[in-house]
Amino acid sequence: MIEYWNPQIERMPVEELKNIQGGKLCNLIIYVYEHSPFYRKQFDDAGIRPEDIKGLDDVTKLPFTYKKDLRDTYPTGMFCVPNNKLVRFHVSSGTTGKPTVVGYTDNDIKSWTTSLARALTSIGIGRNDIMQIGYGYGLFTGGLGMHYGAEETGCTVLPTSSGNTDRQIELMQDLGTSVIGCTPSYFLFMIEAAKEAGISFQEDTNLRIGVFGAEPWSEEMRKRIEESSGIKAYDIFGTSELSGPLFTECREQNGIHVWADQFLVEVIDPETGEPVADGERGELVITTLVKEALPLIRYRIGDITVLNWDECECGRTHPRIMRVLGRADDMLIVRGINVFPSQVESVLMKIPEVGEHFMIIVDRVNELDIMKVQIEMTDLAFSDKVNDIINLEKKVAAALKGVLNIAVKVELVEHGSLPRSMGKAKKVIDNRKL
Ligand code: DLL
Repeated sequence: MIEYWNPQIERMPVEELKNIQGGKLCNLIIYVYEHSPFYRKQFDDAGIRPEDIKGLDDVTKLPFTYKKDLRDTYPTGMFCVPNNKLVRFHVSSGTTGKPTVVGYTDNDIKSWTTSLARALTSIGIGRNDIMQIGYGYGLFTGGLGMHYGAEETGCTVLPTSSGNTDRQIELMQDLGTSVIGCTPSYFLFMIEAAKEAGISFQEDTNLRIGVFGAEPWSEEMRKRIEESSGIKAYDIFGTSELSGPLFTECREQNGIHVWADQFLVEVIDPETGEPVADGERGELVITTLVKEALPLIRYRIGDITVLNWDECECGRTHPRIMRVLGRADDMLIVRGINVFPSQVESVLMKIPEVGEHFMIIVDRVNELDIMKVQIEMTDLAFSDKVNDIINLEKKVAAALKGVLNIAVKVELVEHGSLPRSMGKAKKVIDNRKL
């Protein structure tokens, strides 16, 4: 099995990597100043000339960019190349506002593909694998992005896209799928569907690896997935604005490697915009170092994570971002306390009687925020005795209170009654926003 896609780059000493980053940053600033009226104006307004950026340390002089900038310049106002240089568009769903459009040159597709080929190789995926891609194909970046990256490693791709779950499982068995890529929520759905059909992933399929992401999920959910399906579950991160799925954990399962020759990663205090110390939690900010069509400078993705520059056990020197909690705007503020749905998930998944599906509902009653969590019981814990139910609800409420520091009303609901998702799951209903 190949350990590294490009050992020279992946194991490059940090000093050298940082030198490369500095050089690429300077070139990038000249490039965007010349090619993007948006950035030229932004730099002019901030009183920055391209020659002011002389190396990596000058990055903090540069203004941030935001998703709002992409929306305000919809569809292609931030692009640095004319249409005849583009080979593809992807478009976000626009569920939380105007959609954002991302364009790619041929080189952009190549660097995206390389990023994923390195990542998938670091998990041990390659020529002998059959990878079933259950991320949506189309305007969403998940399907096509993974497709090109997986093909590059030499593995055989089964492009099922999302949905049609029974057929997914049938093909998995018939064609010998060894790797599945989809959202963790969709894989949970597949686990249930397989169980209902009397199929065991361990005994009836060749499945050994899952590459799960596109939404926050917890370490505890990883344990559940690995135990119930017998596979190794890896985390994959990316956003459409940066290209799509881009980075994964390596086999150490201890943080997601961000390729530093392609991306400059910072973690900042969301309030002050200042960098937090290495190892402290903050907001992820990324500068694309090699993108041509839509370079992004100090892009405030909004995801909350921790940056780690320690060399990984796998020998890769590129920095890692630790499990992403979610976007700052996914964060609920309940009676003044910050709550990420992924924190709720990690508490729930530690309680064996609680099933994998839950829904958080927040209301405001008499000026007071009320948070309710609906949960399903596992089959094992199933009971129709009122006392058992009340006791479990109390136990879960106490566990949530212990970690979140707020009173949560817990409601046990019938197995199968909460929505299942074939893509990104909706885990929160915030009635205060209606
Ligand atoms: O979800 C790209 C992708 C496709 C990533 C397939 C991984 C696999 P967007 O639709 O633009 O792009 O959503 C990006 O999803 O900013 C995070 O908030 C969240 N997200 C993605 N991966 C993870 C992850 C794709 N592993 C947004 N953990 C990001 C936590 C994640 N959140």
